[in-house]
Amino acid sequence: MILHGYFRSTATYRVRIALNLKGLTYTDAFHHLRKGEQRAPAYLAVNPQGLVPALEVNGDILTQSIAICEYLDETCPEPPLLPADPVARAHVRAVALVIACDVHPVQNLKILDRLRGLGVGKEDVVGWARTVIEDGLEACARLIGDDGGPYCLGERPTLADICLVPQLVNARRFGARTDYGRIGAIEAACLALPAFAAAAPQAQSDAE
Ligand SMILES: N[C@@H](CCC(=O)N[C@@H](CS)C(=O)NCC(=O)O)C(=O)O
Repeated sequence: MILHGYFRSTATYRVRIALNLKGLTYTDAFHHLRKGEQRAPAYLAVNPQGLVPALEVNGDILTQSIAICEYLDETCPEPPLLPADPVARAHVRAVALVIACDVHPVQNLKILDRLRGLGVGKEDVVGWARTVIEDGLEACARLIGDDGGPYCLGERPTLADICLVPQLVNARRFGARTDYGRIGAIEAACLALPAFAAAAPQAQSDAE
């Protein structure tokens, strides 16, 4: 498998965690987002959206981190990233999608560049990202509640943790609060796992 990504990409970080949890090996193809390499014609042939991650697998190209994680879970079921119980599965997906649908898309590079292009000042752009992230983390903390953990929803890491931990990196980049509910303890529990630690941005070979 070839994972197209960038060390600082939180969506790629999600896929790295899923691959590591499953014990799957892959080769990295790095695309420097700040240099605009995601818009190079060669990469647009891989992912017409011009976004990372993309995963090349068995001659197919998969895009969208959540779709990729679910593909990995379906083709390599152990350890599961989603609980078997449908209600528990819906709760896990809800936390994951708060991050993946309601937070990350409105604070990613493309949107922040667009705001700058519209003349929004640097501090206001950062303030926008910070507010969006804090609102999302607070909502996640309430959804997660106090079920005993140590992970978001139970005793094993799920898609919820796979989305939450990378988002905390972005939170810190923008100076957002992260001290909501059990979020700090969940992050510590996840980062104690080699699968999460090895997927962290600073552990990647393109890290700056
Ligand atoms: N919903 C997509 C989001 C992908 C995404 O926004 N990736 C960012 C990096 S985290 C990106 O490639 N940004 C480049 C750009 O905005 O030009 C997913 O989950 O895969």
